[in-house]
Amino acid sequence: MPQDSFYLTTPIFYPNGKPHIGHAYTVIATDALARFHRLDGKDVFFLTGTDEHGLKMQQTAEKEGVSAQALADRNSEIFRTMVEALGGSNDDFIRTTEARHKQASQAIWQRMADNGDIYLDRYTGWYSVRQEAYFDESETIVGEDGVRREPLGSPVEWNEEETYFFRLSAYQERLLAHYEANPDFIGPAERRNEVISFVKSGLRDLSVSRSTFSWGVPVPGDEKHVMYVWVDALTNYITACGFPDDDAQKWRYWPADLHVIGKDIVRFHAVYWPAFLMSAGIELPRRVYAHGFLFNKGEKMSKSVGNVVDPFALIEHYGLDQVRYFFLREVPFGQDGSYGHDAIVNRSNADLANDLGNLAQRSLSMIAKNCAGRVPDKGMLTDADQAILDQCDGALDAARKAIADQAIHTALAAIFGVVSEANRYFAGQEPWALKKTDPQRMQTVLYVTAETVRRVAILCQPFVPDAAAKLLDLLAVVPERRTFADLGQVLAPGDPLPPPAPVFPRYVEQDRAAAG
Ligand code: ME8
Repeated sequence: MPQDSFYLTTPIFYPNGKPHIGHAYTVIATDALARFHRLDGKDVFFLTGTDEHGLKMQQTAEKEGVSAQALADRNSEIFRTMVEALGGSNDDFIRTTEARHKQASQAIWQRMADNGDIYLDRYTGWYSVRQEAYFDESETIVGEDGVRREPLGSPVEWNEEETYFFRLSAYQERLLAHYEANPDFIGPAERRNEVISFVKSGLRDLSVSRSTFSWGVPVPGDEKHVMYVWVDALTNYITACGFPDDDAQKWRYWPADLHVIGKDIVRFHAVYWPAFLMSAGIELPRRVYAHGFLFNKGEKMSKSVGNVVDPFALIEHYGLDQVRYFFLREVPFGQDGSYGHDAIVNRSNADLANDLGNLAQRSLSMIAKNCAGRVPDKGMLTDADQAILDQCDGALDAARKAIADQAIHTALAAIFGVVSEANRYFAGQEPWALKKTDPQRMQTVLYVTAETVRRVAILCQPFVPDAAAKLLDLLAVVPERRTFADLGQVLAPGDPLPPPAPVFPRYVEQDRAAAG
């Protein structure tokens, strides 16, 4: 039977500046989802990349005195390195200046034009370079400083040009029918409601080309114009699947199962993108999920972290698994969240160093000392032993359900609920006392604890991949036996184990002083 495929994407980021923590957050979360589905047996395709065209790129390049291509090359590379530093398990990294993407963008444009949805007209309106979008006069306000701004606060300027339009107005009813028939198309519910009321309020045709600058994909048949950057940007999701070649090997991944985005770009993904696809006769993605925004709590971070918005510094200072865990566990996915030094340290020390780290360290060092460094004897399991093992299976079911809904924090809460329970089990069974009174029972308790750690480590891999791999190494679990299907495999008593080593270092404040 062919494996079920699962295609998921992040937005492609603007490389007009360096990546910041918001970009890193999207990558971490999408990566956790990708890893989860892979471990759950799916044929996953995970895409991320950079969105390199548009006026904003051209203006930044001019300011820096370099070509737009040089700016894109330099910063795209920094984004690629960031994804790697975050442990990104992406299968492709797309850049919109690649030849494959020009071809795909021109092909989708041609299909929309052939369908009668593109026409030439004049456009006058308020344009925000930062958002790369036009706004209605009624959506803008003139501030006390005399500057007119769009609702998110970026300045707008009056623009008049001849542009091609996309007949978005013709798709209003079809979009509404699609949202109605596919209640999971947009999540979370608040975002879905916003989109529906925006579309119900009436859609106007969309300006989809620019002739006042040239940094973009040329419009087929009229090279004075370049495509509006969002037309080309959204197309990246099909470029990566080989569009327009539907014999391409990767075309099997389309339609995407999930576009993960931030809440700032919902309209583009849930209104424009499906309308373009409908026009071009291409299947629609199954789901668009918008996460919330992150804010620095205003807390002073460690001196050595310096500029806390730099994801590289954050990883360097707190550790990759710690940073991943913090964002995934602390911020309910879909809602806004805040971060700060104390919150990161408290969360990772409590859950990773104390709960999971100590459980593994204490049980594995007892095994090293008292069981000759081999997996202990299983013996007869009591109800308490069986209960803790069963909880791991329960956690997988709960995590699966949560992940199907992108509730990453809920999946982690279920897994770490087992860790707390396992700590209570270990403390309650007192294997150190059993050593004298009932050494056979001690073996069983250590066996059950090690087996619980194995299961928890397997479940933790999507979220804290490096530490989970170290834990599985310590339990001598071979790499090909680490999927969710291997949860029921169980450790084999008598198998030799490597010497125990700490997996989650505790963050101590002196580190800061020493490093700062
Ligand atoms: O919008 N908190 O690119 P972009 C959380 N190129 N996430 C944040 C964030 C924050 N404070 N700031 C940014 C673009 N993000 C387009 C996308 S897709 C076809 C084209 C994340 O570089 C969030 O995912 O401005 C947001 O949607 C994205 O970065 C915007 O990145």
